[in-house]
Amino acid sequence: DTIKAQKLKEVANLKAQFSTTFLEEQPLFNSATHSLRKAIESSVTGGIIAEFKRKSPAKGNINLDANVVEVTEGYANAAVSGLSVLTDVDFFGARTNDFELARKNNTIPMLRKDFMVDEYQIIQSKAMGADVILLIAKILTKKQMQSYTNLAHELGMEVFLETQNEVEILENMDMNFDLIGINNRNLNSFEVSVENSIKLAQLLPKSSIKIAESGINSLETIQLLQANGFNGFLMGEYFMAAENPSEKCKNLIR
Ligand code: IGP
Repeated sequence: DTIKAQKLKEVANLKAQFSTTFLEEQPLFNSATHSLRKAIESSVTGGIIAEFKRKSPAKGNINLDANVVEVTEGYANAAVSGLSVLTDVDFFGARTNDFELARKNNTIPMLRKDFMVDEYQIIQSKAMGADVILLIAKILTKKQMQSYTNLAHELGMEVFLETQNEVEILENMDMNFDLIGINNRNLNSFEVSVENSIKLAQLLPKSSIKIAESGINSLETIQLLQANGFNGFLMGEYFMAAENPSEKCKNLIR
């Protein structure tokens, strides 16, 4: 909840500086979006979403000085299905133009990875050129998630709903999300359990696009998750902790 409080403050500051009209005037605001759902459905290389992340509360510094253009272009060349780029400065060490730089240099679907707590951030995401926004069930009310989802869809973006337990899944089954993620990492204890995600995946509708998130560090794990119904794999640290993240990504995929 410290993150949520911090985010609300951050959004208040942004709102005071930049009006939504200003956001709507940004060149990327009217750009066409790329469907992450479709990219994963049609992937022949395993549905990997590769993340650009400099640091995290769970791991501390991962790769503080990584070059966002080099890494994201390398991921795209490795034929990942999409990119996830952190935009949170305080907890994940994003630089303010990481997302925009990645966007300007890539045409594959891009997920804006941040903590959405206000509609303003949805509009801002579109202005940044995002294709997909993340909604974390743990920190939002159902009413918030519904209105953010409608707004994202109106703006042509997809919604990635992140869950991590049975209650969050069952309570949000009727939401109009495009992709549903199950976080292997418990956000309170930081513990990672793939077995837990496999159990939870059985609760999801067959037709949903299911993404396993966090702590994935081998082809064997991906194959195990695939065999249990997961369509996509959101991976950050495994790549970013390497000296050459995109090389690590290429080696996994080929
Ligand atoms: C990636 P990892 O363990 O491969 O670096 O995890 C991603 O799942 C993780 O960064 C994440 C995240 C989040 C970050 C999952 N949910 C919500 C910020 C906010």
